[in-house]
Amino acid sequence: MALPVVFPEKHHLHVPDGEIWVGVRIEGTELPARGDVIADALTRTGYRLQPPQPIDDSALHAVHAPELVDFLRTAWKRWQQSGYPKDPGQGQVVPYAFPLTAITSGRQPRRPVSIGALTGMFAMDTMTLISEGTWEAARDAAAAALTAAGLVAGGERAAYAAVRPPGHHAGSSFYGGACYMNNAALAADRLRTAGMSPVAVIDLDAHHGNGTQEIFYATDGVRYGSVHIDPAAGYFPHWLGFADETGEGAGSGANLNLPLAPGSGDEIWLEAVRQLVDFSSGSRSLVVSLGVDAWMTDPESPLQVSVDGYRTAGIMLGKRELPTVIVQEGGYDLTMLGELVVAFLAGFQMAAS
Ligand code: SP5
Ligand code: ZN
Repeated sequence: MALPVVFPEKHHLHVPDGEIWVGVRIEGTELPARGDVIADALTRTGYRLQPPQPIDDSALHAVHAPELVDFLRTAWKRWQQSGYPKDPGQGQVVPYAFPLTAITSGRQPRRPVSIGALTGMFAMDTMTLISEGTWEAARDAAAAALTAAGLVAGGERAAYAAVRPPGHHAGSSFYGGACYMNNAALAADRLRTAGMSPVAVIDLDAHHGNGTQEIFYATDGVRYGSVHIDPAAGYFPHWLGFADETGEGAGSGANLNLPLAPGSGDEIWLEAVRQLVDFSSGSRSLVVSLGVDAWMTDPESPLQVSVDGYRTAGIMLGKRELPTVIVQEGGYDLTMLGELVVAFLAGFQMAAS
């Protein structure tokens, strides 16, 4: 099986100058080199990369509020026109105040005039900076995921969107966790509207995909299952990813979280993947949120999954023989990123062919 790979070259326009973590600027790990490393590894392995088909912003409204899309599209420019780049000397969009529901006694907060305050209405953290090219890159990543989903809706057995920035922390009306637009959710929605529901989104990223969960939490056409580092052990996204989040309303029972203790390795992780494969049974198509940050020495997660672990996960998901869109999420060890992705895809293709 020749696996189509969609690669958004504009990813390199997203160059956040570090991230603000606990109030301190640190280097950050969601770097442009990630995209290049993955593209190089794929090319060397013999995959052919194709560009995304352009999209209108309205395509993003399938899973995102127009207010969020408008904010992200205009935020950098509005920030430049504000005084912040000069005084206090911040050139990137970063929130400083957040309208917690408790502040307004649960009432909808009104829209502030200041772009600094407005940012707090959409950002879930301070780590996810918006620089000059962020929007163009995020939009191209979304377009790549939609293109891959379009290929699968059109009859391809599977397609891989080799994107950055990642997407699974971004929800219907918020961004964060290095994510802006939810690429995997857009792909799942595309499959659903193509008549391929129920769609199962299986999230292998080391972190819980709180955005994807939120988008489909009360929806019956898309179920969401994730294995990730236990938020109760102190990990991002901290407030979501617990086992008792099982969906609500029409989505009752259609959400499965499998949080793992720090240090969990292949045996425990693959048993969780097996449960996710079971959870996907009865669905007619699949979206894999392929984060490879569960890798042993990834700087963002204490899980201990090996290259073989990712290959085996690829085999397990490939065996489902469902139309499948694979979407890149995290993975931050630049020396291993390419190998991990290639191992998963090799396992997937071996089982699927
Ligand atoms: C898509 C994805 O994998 N997003 C990951 C976001 C998790 N970021 C948590 C960051 C916490 C601060 N990182 C400092 C690393 C010190 N080892
Ligand atoms: Zn992650």
